[in-house]
Amino acid sequence: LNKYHGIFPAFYACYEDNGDISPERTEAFTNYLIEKGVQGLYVGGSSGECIYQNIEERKIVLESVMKAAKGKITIIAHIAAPSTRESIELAKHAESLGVDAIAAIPPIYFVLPDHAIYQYWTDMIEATGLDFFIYNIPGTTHYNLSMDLFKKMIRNKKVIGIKNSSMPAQDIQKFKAAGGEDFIVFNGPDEQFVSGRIIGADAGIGGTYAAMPELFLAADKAINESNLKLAREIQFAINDIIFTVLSCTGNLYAVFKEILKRKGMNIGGARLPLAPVAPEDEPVILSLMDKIDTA
Ligand code: NAY
Repeated sequence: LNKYHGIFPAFYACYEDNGDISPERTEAFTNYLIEKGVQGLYVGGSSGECIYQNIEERKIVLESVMKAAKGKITIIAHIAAPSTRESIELAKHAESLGVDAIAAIPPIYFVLPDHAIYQYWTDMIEATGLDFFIYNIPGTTHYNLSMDLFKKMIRNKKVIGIKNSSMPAQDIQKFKAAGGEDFIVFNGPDEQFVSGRIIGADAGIGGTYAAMPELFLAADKAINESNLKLAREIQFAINDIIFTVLSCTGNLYAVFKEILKRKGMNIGGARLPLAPVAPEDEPVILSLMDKIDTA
């Protein structure tokens, strides 16, 4: 089995109570997830709130994760920053820490043409000797990876896989078919983890795994054992929780972090402009505590 299988929580940003990055909480949360049995971590992505952190803060996060995780589980560092220049700086820093691979979204804010995206990714790939994962997440970047650009990218042997967060599960089939058997595809949307795995995803990276790793590990196991009835039941339980969290006033990460805090794992809140937990979320949070523990 290669090192890119199983459950990779998209690692949450860990803050002090005053909102500063917390190296101690980052390390503690890494250890917590390792003890849960996850196969890897995806550090510094959307769930890591990379968009709201400066370059120095992002480096501290990765250093703290690596302190706890190096040599124990697989680490993929998301290193995309608004400019190519800062992305290269983060890529080199990630390499110096010994991560397994780097990953990047396409450029944000301006939706750039394919040739510019190709250059952006290629510049960061060429800056290190590390393997690279394309991160396709059209819901947030408003750019959906074209097959043309995908095929051009995978001519580079360092491009070993993709994390695909577009909603149609069939996109996973397309990337797997064009990439070949050894090309690694991570399922992105947690709501269709089981569908994604069945249609060809090798593994999953997700923003809700860190809050309920047991459920995703159990779903992954059920798929590996071809117990599709059980896998579907677990997916339904997961989706019930996700849909409930999405109905809150507080942002998804703020709500899951509040739940983690009440379970004894305090990693602070979410950074503004992500909405904090609101008083009206209280009954929902209480019901979720039960659901997550008994699901
Ligand atoms: C990352 O980079 O942190 C992720 O992999 C998170 C991907 C998530 N997408 C978004 C827009 O947050 O896991 C999903 C998402 O949280 C989940 O499907 C619930 O909607």
